[in-house]
Amino acid sequence: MERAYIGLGSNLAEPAEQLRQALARLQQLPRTCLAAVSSFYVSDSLLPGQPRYSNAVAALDTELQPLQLLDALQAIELDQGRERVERWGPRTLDLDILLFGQRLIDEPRLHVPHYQMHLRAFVLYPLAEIAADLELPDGRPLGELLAACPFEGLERLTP
Ligand code: A4P
Ligand code: MG
Repeated sequence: MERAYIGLGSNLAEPAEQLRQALARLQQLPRTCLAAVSSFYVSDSLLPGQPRYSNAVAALDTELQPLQLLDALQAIELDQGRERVERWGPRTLDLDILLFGQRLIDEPRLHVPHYQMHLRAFVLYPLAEIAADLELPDGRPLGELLAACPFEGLERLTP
């Protein structure tokens, strides 16, 4: 059993509802327990001209292997109407594996830790809500990354 952290994001078709639906699906994954969910946060897109995003982070305790988990997450994205029209385009649902235990994964389909997670307020602040004492595989404490990443621009929604 390993603890994985999943970043959820949506900026189309009622984003908060997309996140709720996705969480219901995560709860039903085989050999997996949805252990914790952060609040939802709203922020501007990193790319100009796109609708604002809703984001959250979930903790999963899973016996799935990383690529099995990726397959399951991509199936959920597709079921919720994700169309990969352009890279970084607006999306009904994006599910990213942020961390998988303390593993470093470098495969064509899967890079873990998720690139740039350490720079993104919409990842770090929700993650800190459910895993304040976390250390990244390179040994950096989450608190150190947070200290370098302003909360500015992020809006936490009360549950
Ligand atoms: N892939 C590799 N590593 C992973 C991983 N750790 N988790 C591969 C999930 N997938 C991973 O992903 C492309 C391929 O990455 C997958 O086929 C998988 O094999 P994608 O989801 O189809 O493409 P994408 O979402 O366009 O790219 P990516 O890299 O996920 O986008 P980003 O960097 O996450 O940017 N602003 C705010 N405020 N909030 C956001 O959530 N998100 C983006 C998307 C831009 N701006 C944002 C937000
Ligand atoms: Mg993605």
